[in-house]
Amino acid sequence: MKEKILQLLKDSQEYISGEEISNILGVSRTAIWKHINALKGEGYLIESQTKLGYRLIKTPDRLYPAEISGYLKTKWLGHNLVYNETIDSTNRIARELAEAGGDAGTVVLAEQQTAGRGRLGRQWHSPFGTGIWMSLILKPQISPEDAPKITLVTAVAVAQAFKELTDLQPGIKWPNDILFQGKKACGVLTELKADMDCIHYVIAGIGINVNDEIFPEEIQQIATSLRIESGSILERTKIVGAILNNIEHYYELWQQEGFESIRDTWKKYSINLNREVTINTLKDIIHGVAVDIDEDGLLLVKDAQGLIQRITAGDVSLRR
Ligand code: BT5
Repeated sequence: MKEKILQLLKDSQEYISGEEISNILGVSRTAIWKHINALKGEGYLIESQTKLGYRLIKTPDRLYPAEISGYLKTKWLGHNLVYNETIDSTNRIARELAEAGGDAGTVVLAEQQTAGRGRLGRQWHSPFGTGIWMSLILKPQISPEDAPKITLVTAVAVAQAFKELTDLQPGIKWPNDILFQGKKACGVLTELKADMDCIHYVIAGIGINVNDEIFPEEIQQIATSLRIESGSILERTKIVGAILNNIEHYYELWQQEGFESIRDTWKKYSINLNREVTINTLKDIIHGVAVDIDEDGLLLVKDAQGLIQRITAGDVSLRR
C-alpha cells in the first residue's frame, strides 16, 4: 500500500487529496496518513496541506527498491530487490539467501558495507550512500569452468550502462575492472557454489563508486568515481536499473548464443588489447602483449618468446 501511495504521489506531481487516494486505493484516510508518515521517515519530503492534500517534493538519495523498480525493464532480474542500510557484505548476504533457496534474479543492495570484499580477500572500500554495492544471485546452466565468463558478461553490461547514462568512455581491464583514464570506478567479484559438473548458484558482486569525491589514502591514486569523472552527481537508482537491464540482456545473449556473441562488445571496451601487460597469476609473473580474448574468455598474451599464453585468472598491470 505504501508503494502504491508513493506511485500516486509521483504520478500526480501536484497535490492529491486524501479523499482521492482513499477512493482510488480503497483505504481509510487514517491508513493513508500512517503510510505518508512512514514515507517521510524514509526520507521522502512530502508536503501536506489541509485543503489540498499531499504533494511529493523530493525523493531521498537511497537505493530503495521502489525507486529502482521504476527503471527496470527486465523479465526476471531484480524483481526481488533486498535493501540494506549497513551490512558486512552484499555477497555474503546473497550467498546466505541462495543457500536458503533464494531465486535466480534476486539482487541484494546496501548503502554501506563494513566488510566489502575484493578478490583474494582484499578489502573493498564501501562508504555510506555514495556508491552502489550490490550482489546478484544467478543460476546459469553452464559447467563450472565457464563461470569466469560471468565476470566478463557483467563487466560488459556495466560498461554499456555507463555509456548509456554518461558521456564518459569506460574501459574494461581484464577480467573485472572498469576504469576511467586508468583509474578504477568499478570492480566485479564473482563467487560460486558448484559440484564437479554443475553450478548450484553464482553470486555476481558489483561495486561502483558513483558520487564519491574523496578516497582513503591507500587507494587515492588508483580509484575514481563517476562524479569525479563527469563533474555531476548521478542518480544511483537509475544506474542500478540500467545495469540490471543490461546484465539481463547480455546474460541471456550469452546463455542462448554463447560467449562469442558478446566477445566483440567486450573487445570494444577493452583497454588491454595490443598493450604491454604484466600479469600476476599467483603462480607466475608473465610479461607480454595482450593480443585477444578467446572464445572461453581467457586473455591471450604473447610473451617475449612469441608464445601465446592463455591466462585464466590474475592481476593485470598495464605497462604502456
Ligand atoms: C574487485 O576486487 O575489484 C572486486 C570488488 C567487488 C566489490 C563488490 S561491492 C558488492 C559486493 N560485495 C562485496 O563484498 N564485494 C562485492 P579486486 O580486483 O581484488 O580489487 C580490490 C582492490 O581494489 C583493493 O585491494 C584496492 O586496491 C582497490 N579498491 C578497494 N576499494 C576500492 C574502491 N571503492 N574503488 C576502487 N578501488 C578500490
